[in-house]
Amino acid sequence: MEVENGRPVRVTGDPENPAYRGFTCAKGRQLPRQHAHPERLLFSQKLQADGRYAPISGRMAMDEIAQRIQEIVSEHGPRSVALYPGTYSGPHPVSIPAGVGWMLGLGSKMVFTSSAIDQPGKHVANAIHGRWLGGSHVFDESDVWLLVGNNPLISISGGIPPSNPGRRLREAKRRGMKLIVIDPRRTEVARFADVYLQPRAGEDPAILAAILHVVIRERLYDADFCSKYVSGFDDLAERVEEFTPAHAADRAGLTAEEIELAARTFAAGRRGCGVAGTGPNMAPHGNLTEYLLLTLNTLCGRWRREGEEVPNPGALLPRATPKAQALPPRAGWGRGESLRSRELGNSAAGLPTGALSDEILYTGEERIRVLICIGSNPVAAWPDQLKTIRAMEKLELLVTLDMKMSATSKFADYVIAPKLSLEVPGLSISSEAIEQTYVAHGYPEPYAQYSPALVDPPVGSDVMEEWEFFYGLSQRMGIPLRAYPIRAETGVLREPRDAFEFDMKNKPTTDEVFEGIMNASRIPLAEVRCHPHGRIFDDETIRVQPADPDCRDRLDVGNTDMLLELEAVRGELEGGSPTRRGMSVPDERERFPFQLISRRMPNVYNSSGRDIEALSRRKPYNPAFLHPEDLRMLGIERGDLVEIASSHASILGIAEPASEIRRGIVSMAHCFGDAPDHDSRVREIGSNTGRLVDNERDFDPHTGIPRMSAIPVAITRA
Ligand SMILES: Nc1nc2c(c(=O)[nH]1)N[C@H]1C(S)=C(S)[C@@H](COP(=O)(O)OP(=O)(O)OC[C@H]3O[C@@H](n4cnc5c(=O)[nH]c(N)nc54)[C@H](O)[C@@H]3O)O[C@H]1N2
Ligand SMILES: Nc1nc2c(c(=O)[nH]1)N[C@H]1C(S)=C(S)[C@@H](COP(=O)(O)OP(=O)(O)OC[C@H]3O[C@@H](n4cnc5c(=O)[nH]c(N)nc54)[C@H](O)[C@@H]3O)O[C@H]1N2
Ligand SMILES: [Mo]
Repeated sequence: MEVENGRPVRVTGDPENPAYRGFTCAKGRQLPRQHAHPERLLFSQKLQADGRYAPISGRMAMDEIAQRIQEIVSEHGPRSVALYPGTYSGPHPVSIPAGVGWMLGLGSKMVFTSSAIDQPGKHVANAIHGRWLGGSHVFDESDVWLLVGNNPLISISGGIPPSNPGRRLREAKRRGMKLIVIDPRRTEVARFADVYLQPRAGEDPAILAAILHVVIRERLYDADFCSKYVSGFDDLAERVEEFTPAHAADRAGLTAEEIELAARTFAAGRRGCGVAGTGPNMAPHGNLTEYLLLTLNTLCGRWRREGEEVPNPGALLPRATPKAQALPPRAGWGRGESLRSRELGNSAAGLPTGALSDEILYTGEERIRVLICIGSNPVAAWPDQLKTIRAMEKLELLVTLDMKMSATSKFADYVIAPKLSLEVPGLSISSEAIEQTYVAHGYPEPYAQYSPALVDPPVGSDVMEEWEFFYGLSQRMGIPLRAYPIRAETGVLREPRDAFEFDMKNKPTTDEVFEGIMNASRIPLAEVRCHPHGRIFDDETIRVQPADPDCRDRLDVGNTDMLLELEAVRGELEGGSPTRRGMSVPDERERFPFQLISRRMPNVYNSSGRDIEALSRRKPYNPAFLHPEDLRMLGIERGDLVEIASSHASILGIAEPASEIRRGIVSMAHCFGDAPDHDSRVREIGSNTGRLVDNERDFDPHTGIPRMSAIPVAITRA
C-alpha cells in the first residue's frame, strides 16, 4: 500500500507474499477509496428528537449508551440485550471476542451472528455427523473436487483456498484434477468443470442422495474405512435406495446419466472433497444437503489417515495434534438458550438470527430491547426486510458500529464511527481459523501475516476500534472484560488457548490484545511480525497420530432426523400434497413459475462497495439476471423494469439477459436497495431480495434459516 500525505492512495498485490502471490481482490484494491469515502463517518452520531443525526464524541456516546443499557438491564434483565456481529467484524480479530466478552460479563447469551443466515447447515451437519480429527483433504493435493452452489472465483471465500483461487484452480486442472460443479447458473467456476450439472434450484438433497445411491449400488465406497470408522451405513443405504438417479433427475431437470457420471467421477478420485456454499444452504433443507455431502466424503474415505502429514499444522492457530479417529457426533440443536417468540433455540450454528426480528417484536416478557450491531446491516441482510424494519423501529436502543449511515444505521439511536482496516493492525487469523469449523476451508498451508496500522485516521476525526467500544462500556459498567478463544467445533485437534483478561485500569494497545488472544499460537506472534510479506511456516512436520487404543467412536452417516427429513423430501412432490406454504407444488409452480436464487457479484461485499464508484461504475444496482429465452417469452428486454413477486412481497428489478442461467431461474444478489422509501431509486441502488423472504415459512426447524434461495416468484413487466 502506498501512502501520500498520511493517506492511503494505492493498493496492489504483493508478489512476495508466498500464499497470495500477488493476488488481491477488486474490493481490497479500493480500500483507499473506502477510507476516503465522502459518506464515511468521522464522528459518531446520535439521533436527535427531530429525527436528524448530530455528531457526538465517542466518550460521551459510550457514557450515554452504558447508562441506558444499565437502566434497561436493571428493569428487564440482561437477556433483553442482543449482539449481532456481521461480516465486517471478521477483518478486526478482536471485535467479536470483545463484543462477546462484554455480553458474557453483562450476563446475556443473546449473541446472534450472520453465520446463522449464511451456511448454518455446515455447523449442524458437522455436529451430528461427527468430525474426523485427522482433518480433510485439501484442494491443492486432490484429484477430484465437487462444488455444490458456491462460486469461489468470485466469492473468494470457500471451496477453493481464498489465497489466489484462480491460480490454484488452473494449477489443479493442469495436474489433472476433475472438477464437478452443481449450480443452476453456469458460474465462473463452472466454466472449468469436467462435469457440470445445471439443476432446478433447491433439489440438492435429492441429487446428493442419488449420488450416494450410485456410490452404494456400484460399491464405489471405501469399504475398509466404513467398516472401521462409520456407523449408520445400512440405514443410509436403505433410505437412498429409492433416490434413483432417474427420480432425482426428474425432479431436478437433469438426466440420470449426468448424475451417474458425477457420482462415478467423484468416487473414482483418490483424494478430494465435496463442498457446498450459500446457494443450497439458503434453499430448503440446508442441514440435509451439508449432511449428505459429509456422508459422501466419509463413504469415499476422504479423510487424512494415520501417518499422513497435515498440510496446515497451525500458524496463528495452536499446534495441531491430529489423530486418526472420529470425534463422535454431538447434538446439532436444542443446545441451551431458546427464543421466547418462536419454538427455536440455540443450534450448533448459534442462535437463530433469521428469527431475531420476531424476538424483538415479541410482546411477552423477556423480549429483546437493545441491539448492538458490529459491522453488520440487518435492514439489508436479514430475511423479511419489512419485518426487520418494524423490529428496528421497536427497539428501545439500537447501536450500530458502522463506517456510514447504512440502511440499518438510519434507524439507530447511536452510530459509532470506527477506525477502518488500514488504520488498525491486522492479522490473518480469521481466514486461518475457519478451518476449525468448516471442512476444506481456510489456508491449506501454515500461512500467517501481521500488518501494522499503516495510516492514522483522518486528521480531526473521532473514531475508535470496535473492541475499544466494548472496553469502554465494560469500564463504565464496572464489569471485567475477557476475550475468549475461538471455541473449535474442531476439524483437527489443537492445543487449547486461554481466555485473555483485559486490564481494566490501564487500557492495552491493540497489539497487546493481539498478543493476549494469540497466547497459544504455534508460531509466536512476535515471529510472525518479523515477516512483513507474510510467511508459510513450513518448518515443522506434524503427522496424524494413531487412534487412542480404546477408541470406538464413529462418524454417523445414518442420523435419524436427517434420514426422516430425506424421506419427507421424497414425498414432497407426490400426489399434489400441500407444501408448507399451503399450496400444492403444481399450484405453486403455476402461480410462481420462476425460482429466485442467490448469488454474489464481483465488486461488492454484501451491502458494502456498491457506493464506491470505481467498483460500481458499470452497474450500481443488482440486475435481475434471466435466460434470454425467458425474457423473450415474457416480452421483456434488457434494462426493463420488472416486478418480482413472491407469496410474501414484491420488489422491482432491472432485467438483464444471461444465457448461463437455467431457464425458469432469476439470479439476483442480496443486500442491495434500502428501506422502501428509497425504492424509486432502484436504478441507482438496486432492490432488496430479502424483502421477498417470509421468515416464518419454509424455515429450518433447528437453525431458523428461512428459504432465502430457490424462492418461488412470478415475474411481470413493471
Ligand atoms: N436474500 C439474501 N439475504 C442474505 C444473503 C443472501 O445470499 N440472500 N446472504 C447472507 C449472508 S451469507 C450474510 S454473511 C449476511 C450479511 O449480513 P451482514 O453482515 O448483516 O451485512 P453486511 O452488508 O455484510 O454488513 C456489513 C456492514 O459493515 C459496515 N462496514 C464496512 N466496513 C466496516 C468497518 O471497517 N468497520 C465496521 N464496524 N463496519 C464496517 C458496512 O457499511 C455494512 O453496513 O447476509 C445474509 N443475507
Ligand atoms: N464478491 C463478493 N464476494 C463475497 C461476498 C460478496 O457479497 N461479494 N460475500 C461473502 C459472503 S458473506 C459469503 S457467505 C461468501 C459466499 O460464498 P459462495 O457460497 O461461494 O457464494 P456465491 O458466489 O453466491 O455462490 C452461491 C452459488 O449458489 C448458487 N445457487 C443458488 N441457489 C442454489 C441451489 O438451490 N442449489 C445449488 N446447487 N446452487 C444454488 C448460485 O447460482 C451461486 O452461484 O462469499 C463472500 N464473498
Ligand atoms: Mo456470508
